[in-house]
Amino acid sequence: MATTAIPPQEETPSAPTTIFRRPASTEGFWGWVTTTDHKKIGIMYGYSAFFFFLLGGIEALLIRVQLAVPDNTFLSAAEYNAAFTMHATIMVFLFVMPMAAAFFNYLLPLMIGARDVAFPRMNAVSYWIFLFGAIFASSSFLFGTSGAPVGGYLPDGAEWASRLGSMPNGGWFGYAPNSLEAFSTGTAMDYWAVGLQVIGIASLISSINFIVTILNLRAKGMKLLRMPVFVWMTFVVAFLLLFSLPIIAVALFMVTFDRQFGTVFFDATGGGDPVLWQHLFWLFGHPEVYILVLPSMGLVSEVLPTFSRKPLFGYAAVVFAGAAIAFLGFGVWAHHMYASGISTVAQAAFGLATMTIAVPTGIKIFNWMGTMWGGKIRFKTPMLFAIGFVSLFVIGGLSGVTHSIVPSNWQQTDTYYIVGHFHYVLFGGAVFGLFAGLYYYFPMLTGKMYNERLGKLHFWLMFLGMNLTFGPMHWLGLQGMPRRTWVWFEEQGLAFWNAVVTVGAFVIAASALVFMINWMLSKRRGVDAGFDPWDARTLEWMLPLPVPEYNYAKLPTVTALDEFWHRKYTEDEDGRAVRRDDYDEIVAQLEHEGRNPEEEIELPSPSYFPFLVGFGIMFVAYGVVYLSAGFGIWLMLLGAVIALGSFVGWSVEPLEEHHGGHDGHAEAADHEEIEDADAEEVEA
Ligand code: HEM
Ligand SMILES: [Cu+2]
Repeated sequence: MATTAIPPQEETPSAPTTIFRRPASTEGFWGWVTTTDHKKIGIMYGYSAFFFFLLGGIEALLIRVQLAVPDNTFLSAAEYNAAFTMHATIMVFLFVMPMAAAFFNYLLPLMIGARDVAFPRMNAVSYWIFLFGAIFASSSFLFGTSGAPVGGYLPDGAEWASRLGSMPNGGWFGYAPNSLEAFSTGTAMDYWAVGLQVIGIASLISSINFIVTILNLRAKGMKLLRMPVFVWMTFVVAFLLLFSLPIIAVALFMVTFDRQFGTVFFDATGGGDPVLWQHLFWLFGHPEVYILVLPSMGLVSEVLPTFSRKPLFGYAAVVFAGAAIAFLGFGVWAHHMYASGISTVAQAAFGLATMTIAVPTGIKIFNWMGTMWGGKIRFKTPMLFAIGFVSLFVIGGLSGVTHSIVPSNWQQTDTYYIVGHFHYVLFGGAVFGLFAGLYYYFPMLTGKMYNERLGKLHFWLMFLGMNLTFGPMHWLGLQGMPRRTWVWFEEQGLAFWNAVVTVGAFVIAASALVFMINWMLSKRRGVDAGFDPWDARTLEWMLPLPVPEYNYAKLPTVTALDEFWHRKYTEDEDGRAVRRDDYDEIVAQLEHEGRNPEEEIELPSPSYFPFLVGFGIMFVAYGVVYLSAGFGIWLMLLGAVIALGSFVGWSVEPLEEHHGGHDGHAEAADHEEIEDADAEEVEA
């Protein structure tokens, strides 16, 4: 791997230092296109994901306008099906997952005391494959085609027309046989299947990268049980991705083969089994919900202790509860299929397994409450979102438990009760957790403080909006309102709560606007964040802000969990945490050292090849969609030449490495050093 040597800094004639020079190519637009810096890659994930949040949000508003009144024709049936399918696909795969990847990328090396991830170019390629995969999937809006569903219901005079192009319209879990050619003619569902396949490759590559980084690049003394909870959740999510993505990859290949080559994996008329798709999809799909929420649980576990001014209550229990949730999450998939005809015994077994997950989840909830209990709580915006996360996730979790009970599930399945439930855990949970992280790390990212008043306005509007939107959905569902149905009728008596839900959705939209204004204004004109603005606990806050390109001027040595806290605080005779006498010197020294590297620093060099690999793979994807049209094979070949050619270029890219040979930073501590750096254990 090509690296760039950054000579030590030259400061004043007295101190022997060197000048920090950046190679020209890391600047400007091409600097972003060629970057292999985990922080820049994280930032690109973040802005891309937020763009898709807005897109998914607009689709949700379209859905809610259509359902605001009875017999509405604001959207046609075709448009409605496309809107909820892409709303969900975008929110899950193009917003929440990449926003979590933004935090993984930006924070992981900083939290473990490293200069970058284990494979920086692989990290860049996973971003570009994600982005080109997202562009490909979204381009179905322009290039997709789809015919009227066979046997679908259309009121008199209504026609199967769509102003929303022909985006995928088979629902976010694309059940067969509806997703097959017989019922979904045209290319729309090919875009869905191939798009998810490409995005899955990106997630798989980065999960391997993060596992290797966490196991190999931790700073001296950073034992596994000294890692911040967010690093643990990154680790757990990486394994969830590693084990669940191959399942959906196989299923997506099978559905693509059924659509493109006429195989019959899921086609009962040819001896295939449509229920097999459900098993495969949910074997991935249920672990997927933890892939969506565990990163937010990690972020909340960083925010709560900082703003309660107490260590996380039951650190180890929180960590292992996360791992237990992930493990148990692989054994409950058929709770989505109680009504699909599986046996009663299977239903009971999966019901029981599902209830067990409430135990580790409960442990986390109680530990978060234990952290706040007796704490000196500062109600800053990150803390409000973290508390919002805990309370809303509990509500979502409780309605989730009601689903695991087979008889009540039979009533609730495919109604708005379910839609209400998963939005409490996904929006109230995952999204609130992500916003807690965005506000908490805003100073680290920008070196500025956000506007606290606007932050609080955002929180209260979003909290109100989300409860107005997703709370009443439970009642609408119990009143029998089916999900995925583009129109409801006056005589169903659902007017009041549907109106409330739609108003709520627009309140959420207003809150997102407040967030964007705050972000843009504060990034430009916010007050300087200074050093350690939150008086935080973990390693990454020891860095000067915004974080320098090289992260640590000198790689740290870790002696305890909450290393930074232990450097600033000690215990008085009553066991209370008190500032060390030389607190100011410690902090000033850390900031000075952080800005003035004294030794040569190796950083991964920029490269064009990751971008080109992603670009090539996009053409292969278009090729697959148009294989049966006859010209796809040429697009596939073109894409393969670009992607494989780039891999060859990548493998012969000039090596300037002086150290150790593996991709990037050989100066990470080896395992012995990581394990035995117990210089001094300070319990505060
Ligand atoms: C921004 C606020 C949001 C609003 C107003 C909203 C609204 C809705 C509505 C009304 C539906 C039901 C459509 C139907 O079945 O008739 C829906 C479906 C769905 N939403 Fe959202 N949603 C929002 C955010 C999110 C987020 C953040 C996620 C995920 C992280 C998400 C994931 C889903 C999923 C998975 C479905 C199921 C789609 C299907 O049945 O295929 N939503 N949403
Ligand atoms: Cu599930």
